[in-house]
Amino acid sequence: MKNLNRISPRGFSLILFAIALSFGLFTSCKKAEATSKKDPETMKIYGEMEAELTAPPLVPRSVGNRAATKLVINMEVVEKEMEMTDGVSYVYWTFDGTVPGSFIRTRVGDEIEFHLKNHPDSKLPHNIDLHAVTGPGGGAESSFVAPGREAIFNFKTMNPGLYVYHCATAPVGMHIANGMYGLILVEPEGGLPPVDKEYYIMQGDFYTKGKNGERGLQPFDMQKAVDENADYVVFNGKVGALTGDNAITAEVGETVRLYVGNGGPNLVSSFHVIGEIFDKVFVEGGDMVNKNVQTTLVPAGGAAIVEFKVEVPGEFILVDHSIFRAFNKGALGVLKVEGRENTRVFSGQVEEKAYQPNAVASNEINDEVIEAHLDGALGEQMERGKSIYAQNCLACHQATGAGIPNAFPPLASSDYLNADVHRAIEVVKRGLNGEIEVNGNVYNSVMPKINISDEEVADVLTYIYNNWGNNKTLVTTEMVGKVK
Ligand code: HEC
Ligand SMILES: [Cu+2]
Repeated sequence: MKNLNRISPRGFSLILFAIALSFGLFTSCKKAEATSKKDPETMKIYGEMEAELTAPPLVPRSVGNRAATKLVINMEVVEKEMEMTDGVSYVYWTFDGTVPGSFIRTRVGDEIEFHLKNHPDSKLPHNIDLHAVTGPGGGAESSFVAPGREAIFNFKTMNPGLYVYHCATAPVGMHIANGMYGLILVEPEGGLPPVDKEYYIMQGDFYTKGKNGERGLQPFDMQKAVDENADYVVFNGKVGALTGDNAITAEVGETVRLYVGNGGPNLVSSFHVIGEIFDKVFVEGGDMVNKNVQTTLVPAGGAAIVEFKVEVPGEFILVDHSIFRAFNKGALGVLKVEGRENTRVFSGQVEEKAYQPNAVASNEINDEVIEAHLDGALGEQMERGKSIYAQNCLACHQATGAGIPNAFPPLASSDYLNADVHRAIEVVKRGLNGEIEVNGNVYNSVMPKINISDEEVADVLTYIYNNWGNNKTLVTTEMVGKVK
């Protein structure tokens, strides 16, 4: 207080206070005026209809400019075994048999009559807490329903936005971890502006007794869930729900809108589409629109609407940019865009060539043979091979051919190399990855395919084979040509 007074004399702070006060009064008047016209609470209801519900990644038709209505929602809780990934299954608890549950689309001012039915085969009671509900528990207590029963409750959609719904039966975390969540969209008066494609994507983290990929029916692991140590982080309930034949699609020139939710139970999603920029993000599913966004945060129990126009064809990868989740735990999907290339926006690769800023001049390479002054054809091939080696192989396999422990295998006295020349040709022409053993040491890395001519492959391999204690194989262009 003392400090403040010294900086701003009393008179000045009084003026400030007065300005703040009048500004506050002014804006609150304006707000009252705006909402009095269209208070959802007193909005008139026209007719009654049953809500169209859709399984992910689809969404129901937009509300357009229909009036507020009485909307009947019928949802069924189903506990069922489904695939988590190849060879791994899980007993999911679901709203309507899918993870996430059916997408609900409504508009502000609708009067919802919600019917929650629990399938007679269920083992447990369940309920639903919709974040779009204004009322205790978001409807949880009112919808609590035992197997073979149906619970009904009503609510009014007071606030437009994209909201998560989930089961809130104890232990809540376990019901959510088993897949009990989905999205409900409350459109504003007049509906959201139309776009070309809309999809429904929801992230969730899963905790299994066995670790990621361990086969068979995997039970839920409570301890891992408490520790937030997820085995799977996925979009739409399983690994591959949005890849391969399940990829979502669009045509060049279209605008895509994604309704993105995060069921959690634990992890926050850093939602990103590789190779696209979100033109618009309805931050946290609310009214605030951010523009030109690379990655948007989708909290557990939260959502976001993202929109972008696709200008070029190709595969655009949807990820949680906590990137090990994408590539090791499943949080990866594909948007496949078809249509005409647009080189003004993106050229694709124009050229690929050698870059060797520290190129060791080939005469610095440590070898024995050339020092012996080989003459004739072999000598010339060795000279060519040596400079090809310096340009294309040395950076990894080193000037001495000794490689680097645990990273690049040796070519000097390599049993792998000497055992099979055709295989060695394949390695250079096609690249190599996966586990191999060289001189008793295991390497599990990636060698890119080397883009050089068949003649150059012959020269460089002849050079290596006739050097560093290898078995002096002569490699010809014809031998290399046979390997495609
Ligand atoms: C970017 C690094 C890199 C470059 C460049 C490279 N290699 Fe490799 N090479 C590797 C790696 C890594 C492996 C092991 C791959 C694995 O673990 O599956 C390998 C394996 C090999 C092998 C089999 C294993 C052995 O030690 O005998 C041969 C042969 C080989 N490379 C030859 C070449 C030749 C010839 C060139 C140049 C034309 C070349 N490599 C360029 C990284 C590289
Ligand atoms: Cu439940």
